Amino acid sequence: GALISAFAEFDRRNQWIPMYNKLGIETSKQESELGLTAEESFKEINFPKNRYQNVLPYDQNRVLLNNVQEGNTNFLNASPLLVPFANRDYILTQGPLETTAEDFWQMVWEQNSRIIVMLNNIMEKGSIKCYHYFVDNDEKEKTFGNFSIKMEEERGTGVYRIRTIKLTALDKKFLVDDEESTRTISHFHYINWPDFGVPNETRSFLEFLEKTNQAQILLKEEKIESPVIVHCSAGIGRSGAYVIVDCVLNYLQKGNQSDSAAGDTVEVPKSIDELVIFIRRHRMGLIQTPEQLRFCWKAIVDWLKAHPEENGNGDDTLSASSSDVAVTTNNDPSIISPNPTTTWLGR
Ligand code: PTR
Ligand code: PTR
Repeated sequence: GALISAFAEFDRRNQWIPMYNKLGIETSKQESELGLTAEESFKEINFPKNRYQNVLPYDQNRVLLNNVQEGNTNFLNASPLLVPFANRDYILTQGPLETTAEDFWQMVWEQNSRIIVMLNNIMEKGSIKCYHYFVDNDEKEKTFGNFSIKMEEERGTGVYRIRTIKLTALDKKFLVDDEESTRTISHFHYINWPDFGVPNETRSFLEFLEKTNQAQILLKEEKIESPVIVHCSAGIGRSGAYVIVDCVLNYLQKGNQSDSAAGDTVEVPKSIDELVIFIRRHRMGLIQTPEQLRFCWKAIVDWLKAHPEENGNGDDTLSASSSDVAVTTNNDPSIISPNPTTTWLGR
């Protein structure tokens, strides 16, 4: 397959840093072309809600709280990310602060999310990277303002934990019609992503990703359409890497999943680069290091090697560094790809 040989070639020629830098240049160009701003973050009442002063949601693409409480605003550091060709709907967000944990759970409730993917640990490099907004085995219950959470079950391995959490809305104003006030949330926690860099092997990450994928398939079977919440500490480095690998693997298995019958066919990105640029229109800084970029590729390549039947069966059109950044927008007939299966990854 094209991807496997391209990966080996980038390694051999040591191309990851130049590739990553080139993406940075294209990202800044895109940011100014699209006029992306983060002014809402700088409002006095909102600024302290950001964990990092330099990682802010774009005004043009942020999740709003619906039931805004008195004295609060609709602001939280969270960005929606819809990826139609891979049939994925995410919200990327920062690791909650103590002061934003209630807002976080309110978002989970209001957006009808049932899956949370957490890629960081509470403590890293000797400092706190995220508030302990969830429950684990030795705790049973916690309340955050209008929401309470209760531990049902925890399972998993030494590398990841899967927690089943009951989320209850304590105020009826959050309930639609006569819906129940309690929902089941699956909390997928990858605990093996080291302080700096990337996991030293891809197998356990791929296994973790597969677990999150299975949970999404179950939800779809139950006809629950809801975004998957993905976060790390800033919600950009590791979260960006997760999204890239998840989208590509889902595409390799199922092909372009945008709905052509509904007229929403979207072009499939021609390269991983192009996908990185696309997701960076939705949230700044996704994928933080050349090493993380390589890790994405490595995970995809390792997956392909383990699934040779998915290993490309057409032309080798994958270009690693396409400089023409395609814009994949819904409902724009001019960009409908007549044959999406030949445009990417040799599929
Ligand atoms: N600016 C950051 C620092 O110097 O700490 C760099 C950084 C980038 C830190 C990514 C952490 C990052 O995430 P991860 O732990 O996933 O590599
Ligand atoms: N100001 C922080 C820094 O540059 O170190 C922001 C930051 C922190 C950025 C963590 C990325 C980080 O990694 P991740 O998104 O994987 O938590």
